[in-house]
Amino acid sequence: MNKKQNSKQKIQKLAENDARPERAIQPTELLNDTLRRIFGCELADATQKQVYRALCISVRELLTEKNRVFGNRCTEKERKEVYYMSMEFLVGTSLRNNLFNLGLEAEFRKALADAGFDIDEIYAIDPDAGLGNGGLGRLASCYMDAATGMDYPMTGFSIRYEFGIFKQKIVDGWQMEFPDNWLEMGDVWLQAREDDAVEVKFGGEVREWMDNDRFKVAQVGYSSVMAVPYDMYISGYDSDAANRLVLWSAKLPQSFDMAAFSRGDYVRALERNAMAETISKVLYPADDHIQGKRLRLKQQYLLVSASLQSILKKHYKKYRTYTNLPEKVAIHINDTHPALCVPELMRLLIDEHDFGWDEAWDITCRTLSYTNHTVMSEALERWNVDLFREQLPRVYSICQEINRRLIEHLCAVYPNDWGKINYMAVIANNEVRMANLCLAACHKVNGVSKLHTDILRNGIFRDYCQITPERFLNVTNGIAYRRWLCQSDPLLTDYLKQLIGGDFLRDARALEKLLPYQNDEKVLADLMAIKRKNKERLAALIENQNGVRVDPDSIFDIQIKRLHEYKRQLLNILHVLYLYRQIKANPHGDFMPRTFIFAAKASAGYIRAKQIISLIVAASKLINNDPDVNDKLKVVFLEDYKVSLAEIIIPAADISEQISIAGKEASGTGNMKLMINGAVTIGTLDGANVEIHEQVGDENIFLFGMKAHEVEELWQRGYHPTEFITPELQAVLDMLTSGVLGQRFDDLVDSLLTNRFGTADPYMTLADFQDYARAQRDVAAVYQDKQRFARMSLINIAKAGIFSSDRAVKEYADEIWNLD
Ligand code: RUG
Repeated sequence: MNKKQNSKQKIQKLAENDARPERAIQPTELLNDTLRRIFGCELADATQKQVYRALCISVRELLTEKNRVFGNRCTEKERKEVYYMSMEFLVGTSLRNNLFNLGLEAEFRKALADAGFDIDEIYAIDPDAGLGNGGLGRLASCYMDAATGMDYPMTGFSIRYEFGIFKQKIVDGWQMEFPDNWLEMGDVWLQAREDDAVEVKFGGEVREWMDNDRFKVAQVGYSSVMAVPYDMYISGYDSDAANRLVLWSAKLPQSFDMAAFSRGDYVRALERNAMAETISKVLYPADDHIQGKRLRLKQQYLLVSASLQSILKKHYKKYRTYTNLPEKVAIHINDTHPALCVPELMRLLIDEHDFGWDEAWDITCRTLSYTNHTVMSEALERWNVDLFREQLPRVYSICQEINRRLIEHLCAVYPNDWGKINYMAVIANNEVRMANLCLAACHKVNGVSKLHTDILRNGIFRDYCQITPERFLNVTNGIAYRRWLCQSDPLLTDYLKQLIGGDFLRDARALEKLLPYQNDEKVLADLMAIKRKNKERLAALIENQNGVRVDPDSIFDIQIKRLHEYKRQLLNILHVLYLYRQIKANPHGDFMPRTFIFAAKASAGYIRAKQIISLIVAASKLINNDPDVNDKLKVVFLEDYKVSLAEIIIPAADISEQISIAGKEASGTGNMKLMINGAVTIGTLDGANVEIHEQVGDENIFLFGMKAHEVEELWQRGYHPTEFITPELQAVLDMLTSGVLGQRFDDLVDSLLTNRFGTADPYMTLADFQDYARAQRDVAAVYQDKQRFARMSLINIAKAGIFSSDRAVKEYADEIWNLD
């Protein structure tokens, strides 16, 4: 038996005998085994990179085997499976998470240390798989982790972008984007399955004919692209299961090149190859915004068509029929990006598996469900009809038929109400509307926080909800707290384990055991000491990256999220300048020292967002170099915000900035990550902040600003931003246009006051400014009383358990997917 078989069989045997094979693993033996196989060396003479790869491969093989055993068990028991379709999975790093979930972290740390390697240095080699923009993609990854931890059979489907979310650098105060070649090291987590490649057809036209009295339809004259699946294995905490994230990569079919090659047209053949492969080249970096690009539509169809074909193939192999699909398979559409699932599932059932329309529609509707993540109209996807028909002619003809039948139905429900019918249509005004496609078909539709779901029910989806209210429900988002608390804040986690026991590692609600300690001075002091250590770690990173010294005893006030006007980073930085002016006017006054920390990427073409980043950077230069304010105020913009950076920033936060205009942030998940790490929220009643407030009560959150209905009322009355400008605020705006910041920000001020191109101050920054400043004064006052602040922090940790992704996934499993 060769060594490769030997090691594989060892893992396999363990997997079959014991649900948790990793418990019997000998780390040194396993690593040496893998090193010998892959690099022909052992730990004693391996380089750090070789050890990194060998460790990842060992973990991957362990998970592959777990996945096989788990998959077989699910097949034997005929368990219903869920497929989570998402254009984004913001995985972050994998190595530490997998070792932690497998319970192998300590053993490998020791084995590596014995061989002279520091596991933290090995972790630092592991790249962030940045296959997503922000909250939506990170949520998908949190749900994969949680589902696996709870032994649910769940497969994620997405795209193997060669370049993930761009790397951000600030050059002369302006955001620049650089490619993120994550596969250079990250490929170690992926396993290609070339043999399972699937053909996906673009372009051509629809041909219809009669075949023995049967009406047949097919797409002809199309171009083919092959979608090759790459598996990334997902571990779950202390679990028997391992699931798969399947990432599709686009390739030209082999046969295609041959004709050109034989004519000697080598260059053209390679060009075509490159064109096909462009489909999976790069992640679109726009968040909460659509771009309507042809390539993006092709990416979406590649994902949907390849995934559905592979789901149907697997299902048929198991059950020899498709009629029981809804009983055995749940397919979830994460935002409208994979909404093509609706017509594509219809196409496959009708064209390729001979179903009639009505039966195909019944199966499709009962199999698909959809989560909406935004109410922003610019993010609700719509495709130009010509572009859509040109690329996906058969799918378009199915959409037309869905629309025809829908309108027939709506005419009966809302007779002669053409405004409503037009609003609800799948195709109207020369556009295909993806949200309406989901609403027309999916058996369940959910929002991601209570407030957001209310807005869906009573606002943008009201007309659909009136007809079938039972289809609409809420599942408030959740986070994989074992990554966001246990792994990123080991100091706090170890302390909590000693104080309240380790139950919270299994069940986040057990964090409530902390509540009885809220008046215990020793515990409060310990918690603050841990926070201080985490702040020191972040301060060191800031000094290293930005060359700025910040004081760990100052309030660390943190806003980390995508840069978007509705999230109102502008409100935050205007207030920072307002404080700056106050300190300048009274340099010996009694100011609580504060450090404002920002990190955010702006979509590459979103100029206003980039201007806001420039303003933050300019303000930080002015303030950090002014000796008058230096021990009282600092501003930091950290470049290249990503999962692994968030893991260092979040444990160090005192204050969590969640200050979007009420009614616009669907949920937010950063708010939950910061809360569970003991940060206290300053926020509006928006998204899941409403539920954070419900958990902690008025005493343990700093609320400010208009509520969602007040925002609406002000729009109705007529909003005139200039009415909200006090002399102090005017002086701040003057700083932006005077050049004192090293450059002028006339555009930004114009966007707030007059906005020649649209509504002035569309996110009501000025209307909420005074109350925000008041809430910030409250923060400073409370922070003076260290114990009181520590108590607030403790209560936030204790009450954060409800925001675990375990809870959220269980709700999906019970109420949407009907998993056993
Ligand atoms: O903006 C939303 C967040 O509020 C939410 O927490 C997150 C996960 O549900 O999704 C974000 N989102 C929405 N990202 N993209 C979109 C629209 O495509």
